[in-house]
Amino acid sequence: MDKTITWISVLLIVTGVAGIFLTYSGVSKTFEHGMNAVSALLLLMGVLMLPGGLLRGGPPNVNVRQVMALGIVVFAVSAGLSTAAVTGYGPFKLLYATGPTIGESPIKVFVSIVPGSWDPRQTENYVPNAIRVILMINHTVVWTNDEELDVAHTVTHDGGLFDSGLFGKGETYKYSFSREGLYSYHCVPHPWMRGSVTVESLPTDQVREILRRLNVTTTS
Ligand SMILES: [Cu+2]
Repeated sequence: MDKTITWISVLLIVTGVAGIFLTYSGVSKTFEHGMNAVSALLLLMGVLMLPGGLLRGGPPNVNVRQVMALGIVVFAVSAGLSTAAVTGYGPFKLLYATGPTIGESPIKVFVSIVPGSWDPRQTENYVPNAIRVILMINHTVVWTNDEELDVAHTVTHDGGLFDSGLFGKGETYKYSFSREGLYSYHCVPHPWMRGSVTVESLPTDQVREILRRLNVTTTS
Protein backbone atom coordinates (compact mmCIF):
# COMPACT_ATOMS: atom_id res chain seq x y z
CA MET A 1 0.00 0.00 0.00
CA ASP A 2 1.21 3.46 -0.95
CA LYS A 3 0.37 5.83 1.89
CA THR A 4 0.90 9.05 -0.08
CA ILE A 5 -1.40 8.03 -2.95
CA THR A 6 -4.00 6.67 -0.51
CA TRP A 7 -4.06 9.89 1.52
CA ILE A 8 -4.25 12.05 -1.60
CA SER A 9 -7.21 9.97 -2.89
CA VAL A 10 -9.00 10.20 0.47
CA LEU A 11 -8.39 13.98 0.51
CA LEU A 12 -9.76 14.30 -3.04
CA ILE A 13 -12.87 12.26 -2.17
CA VAL A 14 -13.56 14.26 1.00
CA THR A 15 -13.03 17.60 -0.81
CA GLY A 16 -15.25 16.48 -3.68
CA VAL A 17 -18.09 15.31 -1.43
CA ALA A 18 -17.82 18.47 0.71
CA GLY A 19 -17.93 20.66 -2.40
CA ILE A 20 -21.05 18.95 -3.74
CA PHE A 21 -22.76 19.27 -0.36
CA LEU A 22 -21.87 22.97 -0.13
CA THR A 23 -23.22 23.82 -3.55
CA TYR A 24 -26.48 21.93 -3.09
CA SER A 25 -27.04 23.27 0.41
CA GLY A 26 -27.10 26.75 -1.13
CA VAL A 27 -24.07 28.11 0.72
CA SER A 28 -22.15 28.98 -2.42
CA LYS A 29 -24.40 31.20 -4.46
CA THR A 30 -22.15 32.52 -7.18
CA PHE A 31 -20.11 29.57 -8.32
CA GLU A 32 -22.68 26.83 -7.96
CA HIS A 33 -22.37 25.17 -11.34
CA GLY A 34 -18.61 25.61 -11.70
CA MET A 35 -17.97 24.46 -8.14
CA ASN A 36 -20.17 21.42 -8.62
CA ALA A 37 -18.30 20.35 -11.74
CA VAL A 38 -14.91 20.82 -10.04
CA SER A 39 -16.10 18.90 -6.95
CA ALA A 40 -17.42 16.03 -9.07
CA LEU A 41 -14.09 15.88 -10.91
CA LEU A 42 -12.11 15.79 -7.64
CA LEU A 43 -14.39 13.04 -6.32
CA LEU A 44 -13.94 10.98 -9.48
CA MET A 45 -10.14 11.40 -9.41
CA GLY A 46 -10.09 10.32 -5.76
CA VAL A 47 -12.23 7.24 -6.40
CA LEU A 48 -10.04 6.24 -9.35
CA MET A 49 -6.78 6.76 -7.44
CA LEU A 50 -7.81 5.02 -4.22
CA PRO A 51 -7.44 1.38 -5.35
CA GLY A 52 -4.03 2.25 -6.84
CA GLY A 53 -2.91 3.63 -3.50
CA LEU A 54 -4.33 0.78 -1.44
CA LEU A 55 -3.14 -2.12 -3.60
CA ARG A 56 0.25 -0.83 -4.74
CA GLY A 57 3.01 -3.29 -3.83
CA GLY A 58 0.65 -6.14 -3.05
CA PRO A 59 -2.31 -6.38 -0.70
CA PRO A 60 -1.90 -4.27 2.45
CA ASN A 61 -0.57 -5.72 5.69
CA VAL A 62 -3.35 -4.90 8.07
CA ASN A 63 -3.52 -5.18 11.81
CA VAL A 64 -6.44 -5.02 14.23
CA ARG A 65 -5.95 -1.34 14.95
CA GLN A 66 -6.17 -0.41 11.26
CA VAL A 67 -9.32 -2.49 10.78
CA MET A 68 -10.87 -0.76 13.78
CA ALA A 69 -9.90 2.67 12.44
CA LEU A 70 -11.43 1.82 9.07
CA GLY A 71 -14.57 0.61 10.83
CA ILE A 72 -14.88 3.89 12.74
CA VAL A 73 -14.41 5.92 9.54
CA VAL A 74 -17.03 3.86 7.67
CA PHE A 75 -19.41 4.20 10.63
CA ALA A 76 -18.87 7.99 10.84
CA VAL A 77 -19.42 8.47 7.12
CA SER A 78 -22.60 6.35 7.07
CA ALA A 79 -23.91 8.07 10.20
CA GLY A 80 -23.23 11.46 8.58
CA LEU A 81 -24.94 10.50 5.33
CA SER A 82 -27.96 9.03 7.15
CA THR A 83 -28.34 12.17 9.25
CA ALA A 84 -28.13 14.31 6.11
CA ALA A 85 -30.74 12.14 4.40
CA VAL A 86 -33.11 12.26 7.37
CA THR A 87 -32.77 16.01 7.89
CA GLY A 88 -32.84 16.77 4.18
CA TYR A 89 -29.46 18.49 4.19
CA GLY A 90 -27.43 19.20 1.05
CA PRO A 91 -28.29 17.09 -2.02
CA PHE A 92 -30.80 15.15 0.11
CA LYS A 93 -33.02 18.24 0.14
CA LEU A 94 -34.18 17.05 -3.27
CA LEU A 95 -35.60 13.88 -1.67
CA TYR A 96 -38.28 16.08 -0.17
CA ALA A 97 -39.22 17.81 -3.41
CA THR A 98 -42.40 15.75 -3.74
CA GLY A 99 -42.91 15.17 -0.02
CA PRO A 100 -45.88 16.42 1.97
CA THR A 101 -46.13 20.18 2.41
CA ILE A 102 -47.59 22.07 5.33
CA GLY A 103 -49.96 24.15 3.21
CA GLU A 104 -50.14 27.91 2.93
CA SER A 105 -49.11 30.19 5.77
CA PRO A 106 -51.57 32.66 7.35
CA ILE A 107 -49.38 35.58 6.21
CA LYS A 108 -48.01 35.78 2.65
CA VAL A 109 -44.73 37.40 1.66
CA PHE A 110 -44.68 39.31 -1.62
CA VAL A 111 -41.71 39.65 -3.95
CA SER A 112 -41.97 41.92 -6.96
CA ILE A 113 -40.19 41.30 -10.25
CA VAL A 114 -39.76 45.01 -10.94
CA PRO A 115 -40.05 46.68 -14.36
CA GLY A 116 -36.84 46.34 -16.40
CA SER A 117 -35.75 43.10 -14.68
CA TRP A 118 -35.08 41.69 -18.15
CA ASP A 119 -32.28 44.27 -18.57
CA PRO A 120 -28.88 42.89 -17.40
CA ARG A 121 -27.71 46.47 -16.75
CA GLN A 122 -30.39 46.91 -14.11
CA THR A 123 -29.31 45.78 -10.65
CA GLU A 124 -32.81 45.44 -9.15
CA ASN A 125 -34.98 42.55 -10.31
CA TYR A 126 -36.44 40.41 -7.51
CA VAL A 127 -37.44 42.97 -4.82
CA PRO A 128 -36.78 42.33 -2.01
CA ASN A 129 -33.94 40.19 -3.17
CA ALA A 130 -33.16 38.19 -0.02
CA ILE A 131 -36.00 37.42 2.35
CA ARG A 132 -36.35 35.51 5.61
CA VAL A 133 -39.54 33.69 6.46
CA ILE A 134 -40.71 31.65 9.43
CA LEU A 135 -42.51 28.33 9.09
CA MET A 136 -46.22 28.43 10.04
CA ILE A 137 -46.20 32.25 10.02
CA ASN A 138 -45.22 33.47 6.56
CA HIS A 139 -43.68 30.54 4.67
CA THR A 140 -45.82 31.21 1.57
CA VAL A 141 -44.08 33.51 -0.90
CA VAL A 142 -45.85 35.14 -3.84
CA TRP A 143 -43.81 36.49 -6.74
CA THR A 144 -45.49 38.98 -9.08
CA ASN A 145 -44.26 39.83 -12.55
CA ASP A 146 -44.54 43.62 -12.46
CA GLU A 147 -42.89 44.23 -15.84
CA GLU A 148 -44.33 47.07 -17.92
CA LEU A 149 -43.31 45.36 -21.15
CA ASP A 150 -44.59 41.91 -22.02
CA VAL A 151 -41.63 39.93 -20.63
CA ALA A 152 -41.94 36.51 -19.00
CA HIS A 153 -39.77 35.40 -16.07
CA THR A 154 -39.33 32.33 -13.92
CA VAL A 155 -38.64 31.64 -10.25
CA THR A 156 -36.41 28.57 -10.39
CA HIS A 157 -34.68 26.98 -7.40
CA ASP A 158 -30.98 26.39 -8.10
CA GLY A 159 -31.28 22.79 -6.90
CA GLY A 160 -34.52 22.03 -8.76
CA LEU A 161 -36.82 22.01 -5.72
CA PHE A 162 -39.34 24.41 -7.25
CA ASP A 163 -39.81 26.01 -10.65
CA SER A 164 -42.55 28.42 -11.70
CA GLY A 165 -42.07 27.97 -15.41
CA LEU A 166 -42.42 31.13 -17.51
CA PHE A 167 -45.05 33.53 -16.21
CA GLY A 168 -45.95 36.76 -17.96
CA LYS A 169 -46.62 40.39 -17.12
CA GLY A 170 -49.19 40.77 -14.34
CA GLU A 171 -49.08 37.07 -13.41
CA THR A 172 -48.00 35.57 -10.09
CA TYR A 173 -46.30 32.44 -8.82
CA LYS A 174 -46.78 31.12 -5.31
CA TYR A 175 -44.66 28.64 -3.37
CA SER A 176 -45.03 27.41 0.21
CA PHE A 177 -41.81 26.35 1.90
CA SER A 178 -42.11 23.48 4.32
CA ARG A 179 -38.57 22.99 5.58
CA GLU A 180 -35.85 25.19 7.08
CA GLY A 181 -32.98 26.13 4.81
CA LEU A 182 -31.43 28.65 2.49
CA TYR A 183 -33.05 28.45 -0.92
CA SER A 184 -31.39 30.39 -3.73
CA TYR A 185 -33.25 30.81 -6.99
CA HIS A 186 -32.83 32.44 -10.37
CA CYS A 187 -34.65 33.29 -13.58
CA VAL A 188 -34.06 30.84 -16.43
CA PRO A 189 -34.10 33.29 -19.39
CA HIS A 190 -32.26 35.98 -17.37
CA PRO A 191 -29.68 34.16 -15.21
CA TRP A 192 -28.38 37.43 -13.71
CA MET A 193 -31.67 37.63 -11.83
CA ARG A 194 -31.00 35.93 -8.51
CA GLY A 195 -32.73 35.87 -5.15
CA SER A 196 -32.91 33.83 -1.99
CA VAL A 197 -35.33 32.76 0.71
CA THR A 198 -34.11 31.81 4.17
CA VAL A 199 -36.65 29.61 5.91
CA GLU A 200 -36.48 29.46 9.69
CA SER A 201 -38.58 27.85 12.38
CA LEU A 202 -39.57 28.79 15.91
CA PRO A 203 -40.98 26.77 18.83
CA THR A 204 -44.75 26.28 18.54
CA ASP A 205 -45.60 28.49 21.55
CA GLN A 206 -43.62 31.39 20.07
CA VAL A 207 -45.34 30.93 16.71
CA ARG A 208 -48.73 31.01 18.45
CA GLU A 209 -47.77 34.12 20.41
CA ILE A 210 -46.61 35.97 17.27
CA LEU A 211 -49.80 35.06 15.39
CA ARG A 212 -51.88 36.16 18.39
CA ARG A 213 -50.10 39.53 18.54
CA LEU A 214 -50.52 39.98 14.81
CA ASN A 215 -54.21 39.20 15.28
CA VAL A 216 -54.09 36.41 12.75
CA THR A 217 -56.66 33.72 13.23
CA THR A 218 -55.70 30.19 12.27
CA THR A 219 -57.78 27.09 11.92
CA SER A 220 -55.57 25.04 14.26
CU1 LIG B 1 -36.35 36.84 -16.05
